[in-house]
Amino acid sequence: MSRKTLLASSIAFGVTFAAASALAHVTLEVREAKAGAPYKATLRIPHGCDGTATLKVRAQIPDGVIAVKPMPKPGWQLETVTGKYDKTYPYYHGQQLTEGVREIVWSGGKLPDEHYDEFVFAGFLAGDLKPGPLYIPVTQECEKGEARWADIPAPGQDRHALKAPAPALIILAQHSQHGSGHAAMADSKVYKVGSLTIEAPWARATPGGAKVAGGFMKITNNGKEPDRLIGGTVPFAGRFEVHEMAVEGGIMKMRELSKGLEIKPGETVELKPGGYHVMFMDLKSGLKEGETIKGTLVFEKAGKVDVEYKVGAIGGGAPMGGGHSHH
Ligand SMILES: [Cu+2]
Repeated sequence: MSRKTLLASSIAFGVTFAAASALAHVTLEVREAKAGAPYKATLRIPHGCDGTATLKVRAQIPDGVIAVKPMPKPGWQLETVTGKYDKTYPYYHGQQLTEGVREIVWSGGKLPDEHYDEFVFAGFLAGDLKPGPLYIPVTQECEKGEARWADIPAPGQDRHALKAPAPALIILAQHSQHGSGHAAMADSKVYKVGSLTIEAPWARATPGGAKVAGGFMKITNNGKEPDRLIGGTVPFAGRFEVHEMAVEGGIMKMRELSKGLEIKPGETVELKPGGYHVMFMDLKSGLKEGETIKGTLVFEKAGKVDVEYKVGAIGGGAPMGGGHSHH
Protein backbone atom coordinates (compact mmCIF):
# COMPACT_ATOMS: atom_id res chain seq x y z
CA MET A 1 0.00 0.00 0.00
CA SER A 2 1.42 3.35 -0.93
CA ARG A 3 1.58 6.16 1.56
CA LYS A 4 -0.99 8.07 -0.42
CA THR A 5 -3.56 5.30 -0.16
CA LEU A 6 -2.97 5.01 3.54
CA LEU A 7 -3.60 8.68 4.00
CA ALA A 8 -6.70 8.55 1.84
CA SER A 9 -8.14 5.66 3.78
CA SER A 10 -7.47 7.26 7.11
CA ILE A 11 -9.21 10.39 5.94
CA ALA A 12 -12.14 8.28 4.82
CA PHE A 13 -12.15 6.65 8.22
CA GLY A 14 -12.07 10.01 9.92
CA VAL A 15 -15.11 11.13 8.00
CA THR A 16 -17.04 7.99 8.85
CA PHE A 17 -16.21 8.43 12.51
CA ALA A 18 -17.28 12.05 12.58
CA ALA A 19 -20.58 11.13 10.97
CA ALA A 20 -21.19 8.32 13.44
CA SER A 21 -20.23 10.37 16.46
CA ALA A 22 -22.46 13.25 15.43
CA LEU A 23 -25.31 10.85 16.14
CA ALA A 24 -24.02 9.91 19.55
CA HIS A 25 -25.45 12.50 21.88
CA VAL A 26 -24.73 13.09 25.51
CA THR A 27 -27.40 11.05 27.28
CA LEU A 28 -28.46 9.76 30.65
CA GLU A 29 -27.93 6.11 31.43
CA VAL A 30 -31.25 5.85 33.27
CA ARG A 31 -33.82 7.82 31.32
CA GLU A 32 -36.96 7.23 33.34
CA ALA A 33 -37.63 7.83 37.00
CA LYS A 34 -40.45 8.48 39.42
CA ALA A 35 -41.01 11.81 41.09
CA GLY A 36 -40.67 11.90 44.85
CA ALA A 37 -37.69 9.56 44.85
CA PRO A 38 -33.91 9.64 44.78
CA TYR A 39 -32.30 9.60 41.35
CA LYS A 40 -28.75 8.89 40.25
CA ALA A 41 -27.87 10.69 37.03
CA THR A 42 -25.10 9.14 34.97
CA LEU A 43 -24.21 11.44 32.09
CA ARG A 44 -22.59 9.56 29.25
CA ILE A 45 -20.05 11.47 27.18
CA PRO A 46 -19.44 9.53 23.98
CA HIS A 47 -16.94 11.82 22.23
CA GLY A 48 -15.20 15.18 22.24
CA CYS A 49 -15.80 18.24 20.10
CA ASP A 50 -14.83 17.88 16.45
CA GLY A 51 -12.25 15.26 17.30
CA THR A 52 -10.64 17.17 20.18
CA ALA A 53 -10.51 16.06 23.80
CA THR A 54 -13.04 17.14 26.41
CA LEU A 55 -11.50 19.23 29.18
CA LYS A 56 -14.56 20.34 31.08
CA VAL A 57 -18.10 19.07 31.56
CA ARG A 58 -20.83 21.29 32.96
CA ALA A 59 -24.26 20.04 33.94
CA GLN A 60 -27.12 22.37 34.76
CA ILE A 61 -29.55 21.13 37.36
CA PRO A 62 -33.18 21.78 36.42
CA ASP A 63 -35.88 23.00 38.81
CA GLY A 64 -37.30 20.17 40.86
CA VAL A 65 -34.04 18.24 41.10
CA ILE A 66 -33.01 18.92 44.66
CA ALA A 67 -30.38 17.90 47.21
CA VAL A 68 -27.92 17.28 44.41
CA LYS A 69 -24.47 15.87 45.20
CA PRO A 70 -21.95 15.30 42.44
CA MET A 71 -19.73 12.24 42.48
CA PRO A 72 -16.04 13.16 42.55
CA LYS A 73 -14.07 11.79 39.66
CA PRO A 74 -10.41 10.77 39.85
CA GLY A 75 -8.34 13.09 37.67
CA TRP A 76 -11.01 15.77 37.59
CA GLN A 77 -11.68 18.74 39.83
CA LEU A 78 -15.16 19.25 41.03
CA GLU A 79 -16.91 22.57 41.43
CA THR A 80 -20.51 23.30 42.20
CA VAL A 81 -22.51 26.42 41.70
CA THR A 82 -25.20 26.71 44.33
CA GLY A 83 -28.21 28.96 44.23
CA LYS A 84 -31.84 29.40 45.13
CA TYR A 85 -34.40 26.91 43.90
CA ASP A 86 -37.48 28.17 42.07
CA LYS A 87 -39.44 27.51 45.25
CA THR A 88 -39.27 25.74 48.58
CA TYR A 89 -39.22 21.97 48.41
CA PRO A 90 -40.14 19.58 51.19
CA TYR A 91 -37.48 16.95 51.80
CA TYR A 92 -36.61 14.33 54.38
CA HIS A 93 -36.43 15.21 58.08
CA GLY A 94 -39.43 17.47 57.44
CA GLN A 95 -36.77 19.78 56.00
CA GLN A 96 -37.66 22.59 53.64
CA LEU A 97 -35.00 23.08 50.97
CA THR A 98 -34.77 26.49 49.36
CA GLU A 99 -31.35 26.28 47.72
CA GLY A 100 -28.76 23.84 46.56
CA VAL A 101 -26.54 22.82 43.68
CA ARG A 102 -27.67 24.34 40.37
CA GLU A 103 -24.64 23.56 38.28
CA ILE A 104 -21.81 21.03 38.45
CA VAL A 105 -18.46 21.53 36.74
CA TRP A 106 -15.91 18.77 36.28
CA SER A 107 -12.64 20.22 34.99
CA GLY A 108 -8.91 19.63 34.83
CA GLY A 109 -9.23 16.20 33.26
CA LYS A 110 -8.76 15.17 29.68
CA LEU A 111 -11.12 12.84 27.90
CA PRO A 112 -9.78 12.07 24.41
CA ASP A 113 -12.30 12.04 21.60
CA GLU A 114 -11.80 8.32 21.06
CA HIS A 115 -12.65 7.50 24.68
CA TYR A 116 -15.93 7.31 26.52
CA ASP A 117 -16.61 8.39 30.08
CA GLU A 118 -19.41 9.00 32.57
CA PHE A 119 -20.08 11.82 35.00
CA VAL A 120 -22.37 11.15 37.90
CA PHE A 121 -24.47 13.01 40.41
CA ALA A 122 -27.12 11.96 42.88
CA GLY A 123 -30.18 13.96 43.79
CA PHE A 124 -33.84 13.78 44.66
CA LEU A 125 -36.71 14.30 42.23
CA ALA A 126 -39.28 16.54 43.89
CA GLY A 127 -42.63 14.88 44.46
CA ASP A 128 -44.51 17.53 42.50
CA LEU A 129 -42.51 17.15 39.26
CA LYS A 130 -44.96 16.78 36.40
CA PRO A 131 -44.86 13.58 34.37
CA GLY A 132 -42.97 14.13 31.13
CA PRO A 133 -39.47 15.09 30.08
CA LEU A 134 -37.07 16.97 32.32
CA TYR A 135 -33.95 18.31 30.64
CA ILE A 136 -30.46 18.44 32.07
CA PRO A 137 -28.42 20.70 29.76
CA VAL A 138 -24.76 19.70 29.47
CA THR A 139 -21.84 21.63 28.02
CA GLN A 140 -18.60 19.99 26.97
CA GLU A 141 -15.62 22.30 26.70
CA CYS A 142 -12.87 20.85 24.54
CA GLU A 143 -9.37 21.61 23.34
CA LYS A 144 -11.08 23.23 20.38
CA GLY A 145 -14.51 24.67 20.82
CA GLU A 146 -17.37 23.36 22.86
CA ALA A 147 -20.49 21.28 22.45
CA ARG A 148 -23.68 22.47 24.10
CA TRP A 149 -26.25 19.74 24.66
CA ALA A 150 -29.04 22.10 25.49
CA ASP A 151 -31.66 21.93 22.72
CA ILE A 152 -35.14 21.41 24.06
CA PRO A 153 -37.94 20.45 21.69
CA ALA A 154 -40.67 23.00 21.00
CA PRO A 155 -44.21 21.76 21.67
CA GLY A 156 -44.98 19.10 19.08
CA GLN A 157 -41.39 18.86 17.89
CA ASP A 158 -39.62 15.50 17.86
CA ARG A 159 -36.71 15.46 20.25
CA HIS A 160 -34.80 13.23 17.88
CA ALA A 161 -34.87 15.92 15.21
CA LEU A 162 -32.74 18.17 17.40
CA LYS A 163 -29.10 18.67 16.59
CA ALA A 164 -27.81 18.86 20.15
CA PRO A 165 -30.61 17.70 22.43
CA ALA A 166 -30.26 18.21 26.17
CA PRO A 167 -30.15 14.87 27.99
CA ALA A 168 -33.73 14.09 28.94
CA LEU A 169 -35.13 12.28 31.94
CA ILE A 170 -38.72 11.14 31.64
CA ILE A 171 -40.61 11.66 34.87
CA LEU A 172 -43.10 8.83 35.19
CA ALA A 173 -46.65 9.36 36.35
CA GLN A 174 -47.31 8.07 39.83
CA HIS A 175 -50.62 6.60 38.77
CA SER A 176 -50.23 3.84 41.30
CA GLN A 177 -49.36 5.78 44.43
CA HIS A 178 -48.54 2.64 46.29
CA GLY A 179 -46.42 0.90 43.72
CA SER A 180 -46.85 -2.74 42.85
CA GLY A 181 -48.89 -5.27 44.73
CA HIS A 182 -51.72 -2.83 44.98
CA ALA A 183 -54.53 -3.84 42.70
CA ALA A 184 -56.68 -3.95 45.83
CA MET A 185 -56.46 -0.18 46.09
CA ALA A 186 -58.83 0.33 43.17
CA ASP A 187 -61.80 0.29 45.53
CA SER A 188 -60.03 2.30 48.19
CA LYS A 189 -62.02 4.19 50.76
CA VAL A 190 -62.15 7.84 51.66
CA TYR A 191 -62.66 8.95 55.27
CA LYS A 192 -63.55 12.44 56.45
CA VAL A 193 -62.99 14.09 59.80
CA GLY A 194 -63.28 17.84 60.35
CA SER A 195 -61.75 19.45 57.29
CA LEU A 196 -59.49 16.46 56.59
CA THR A 197 -59.89 13.75 54.00
CA ILE A 198 -58.04 10.46 54.43
CA GLU A 199 -57.73 8.33 51.34
CA ALA A 200 -56.95 4.68 50.90
CA PRO A 201 -55.17 3.60 54.06
CA TRP A 202 -53.12 0.49 53.45
CA ALA A 203 -50.46 -1.51 55.18
CA ARG A 204 -47.91 -4.07 54.18
CA ALA A 205 -48.17 -7.71 55.07
CA THR A 206 -45.45 -8.73 57.51
CA PRO A 207 -43.03 -11.61 57.26
CA GLY A 208 -43.28 -14.14 60.11
CA GLY A 209 -42.09 -12.84 63.45
CA ALA A 210 -41.94 -9.19 62.39
CA LYS A 211 -42.52 -6.81 65.26
CA VAL A 212 -43.29 -3.72 63.20
CA ALA A 213 -45.40 -2.85 60.15
CA GLY A 214 -45.90 0.33 58.14
CA GLY A 215 -49.18 2.03 57.28
CA PHE A 216 -49.76 4.46 54.42
CA MET A 217 -52.46 6.80 53.14
CA LYS A 218 -53.11 10.21 51.66
CA ILE A 219 -54.31 13.03 53.88
CA THR A 220 -55.73 16.27 52.50
CA ASN A 221 -56.46 19.36 54.52
CA ASN A 222 -59.39 21.21 52.96
CA GLY A 223 -59.59 23.68 55.82
CA LYS A 224 -57.99 27.01 56.66
CA GLU A 225 -55.95 25.84 59.66
CA PRO A 226 -53.01 23.47 59.77
CA ASP A 227 -53.58 20.17 61.53
CA ARG A 228 -51.34 17.35 62.67
CA LEU A 229 -51.54 13.60 62.62
CA ILE A 230 -50.39 12.88 66.16
CA GLY A 231 -51.25 9.23 66.72
CA GLY A 232 -53.69 6.39 66.35
CA THR A 233 -54.39 2.83 67.29
CA VAL A 234 -54.63 -0.61 65.77
CA PRO A 235 -55.73 -3.50 67.98
CA PHE A 236 -52.80 -5.80 67.20
CA ALA A 237 -50.00 -3.35 68.01
CA GLY A 238 -48.61 -2.25 71.34
CA ARG A 239 -47.74 1.18 70.03
CA PHE A 240 -48.53 3.48 67.11
CA GLU A 241 -46.07 6.09 65.91
CA VAL A 242 -45.84 8.63 63.10
CA HIS A 243 -42.55 8.30 61.23
CA GLU A 244 -40.50 9.98 58.57
CA MET A 245 -37.58 8.69 56.53
CA ALA A 246 -34.33 10.56 56.88
CA VAL A 247 -30.86 10.11 55.46
CA GLU A 248 -28.31 9.68 58.23
CA GLY A 249 -24.70 8.97 57.36
CA GLY A 250 -25.75 8.10 53.82
CA ILE A 251 -28.27 5.52 55.00
CA MET A 252 -32.00 6.02 54.83
CA LYS A 253 -33.51 5.45 58.24
CA MET A 254 -36.88 6.02 59.77
CA ARG A 255 -37.56 8.02 62.87
CA GLU A 256 -40.48 9.20 64.91
CA LEU A 257 -42.00 12.61 64.35
CA SER A 258 -42.47 13.50 67.99
CA LYS A 259 -44.72 16.46 67.18
CA GLY A 260 -46.69 14.52 64.61
CA LEU A 261 -47.03 15.14 60.89
CA GLU A 262 -48.29 18.55 59.86
CA ILE A 263 -50.87 18.87 57.10
CA LYS A 264 -51.02 22.48 56.01
CA PRO A 265 -54.23 24.09 54.73
CA GLY A 266 -54.83 23.13 51.11
CA GLU A 267 -52.12 20.48 51.16
CA THR A 268 -52.18 16.76 50.51
CA VAL A 269 -49.56 14.77 52.35
CA GLU A 270 -48.93 11.29 51.12
CA LEU A 271 -47.71 8.64 53.50
CA LYS A 272 -45.93 6.07 51.39
CA PRO A 273 -43.10 3.57 51.44
CA GLY A 274 -39.82 5.47 51.56
CA GLY A 275 -41.51 8.55 53.00
CA TYR A 276 -43.81 9.47 55.85
CA HIS A 277 -45.67 6.55 57.32
CA VAL A 278 -47.41 5.38 60.43
CA MET A 279 -45.74 2.57 62.27
CA PHE A 280 -47.42 -0.22 64.15
CA MET A 281 -44.96 -1.38 66.80
CA ASP A 282 -44.76 -4.35 69.17
CA LEU A 283 -47.01 -6.42 66.95
CA LYS A 284 -48.98 -9.13 68.70
CA SER A 285 -49.83 -10.78 65.41
CA GLY A 286 -48.74 -10.47 61.81
CA LEU A 287 -50.54 -8.79 58.92
CA LYS A 288 -51.69 -11.01 56.07
CA GLU A 289 -52.08 -9.88 52.50
CA GLY A 290 -55.70 -9.34 51.52
CA GLU A 291 -57.07 -8.76 55.01
CA THR A 292 -58.58 -5.53 56.25
CA ILE A 293 -57.60 -4.08 59.58
CA LYS A 294 -59.56 -1.56 61.59
CA GLY A 295 -57.88 1.24 63.42
CA THR A 296 -58.09 4.87 64.41
CA LEU A 297 -56.14 7.97 63.53
CA VAL A 298 -55.86 10.91 65.89
CA PHE A 299 -55.40 14.47 64.68
CA GLU A 300 -54.55 17.41 66.89
CA LYS A 301 -57.55 19.50 65.81
CA ALA A 302 -59.87 17.23 63.87
CA GLY A 303 -59.72 14.56 66.56
CA LYS A 304 -60.23 10.84 66.15
CA VAL A 305 -61.42 8.98 63.08
CA ASP A 306 -62.02 5.28 62.39
CA VAL A 307 -60.30 3.92 59.31
CA GLU A 308 -59.64 0.54 57.71
CA TYR A 309 -56.33 -0.46 56.22
CA LYS A 310 -56.11 -2.86 53.34
CA VAL A 311 -53.14 -5.15 53.62
CA GLY A 312 -50.97 -5.39 50.53
CA ALA A 313 -48.11 -7.70 49.64
CA ILE A 314 -44.96 -8.01 51.71
CA GLY A 315 -42.55 -5.44 50.30
CA GLY A 316 -45.29 -4.01 48.08
CA GLY A 317 -44.57 -0.48 46.89
CA ALA A 318 -41.16 1.09 47.09
CA PRO A 319 -38.62 -0.45 49.43
CA MET A 320 -38.49 1.04 52.88
CA GLY A 321 -34.81 1.67 53.12
CA GLY A 322 -33.53 -1.75 53.94
CA GLY A 323 -36.02 -2.82 56.52
CA HIS A 324 -37.01 -1.59 59.89
CA SER A 325 -33.65 -1.13 61.45
CA HIS A 326 -34.72 1.45 63.97
CA HIS A 327 -34.95 1.56 67.76
CU1 LIG B 1 -41.14 3.49 60.74
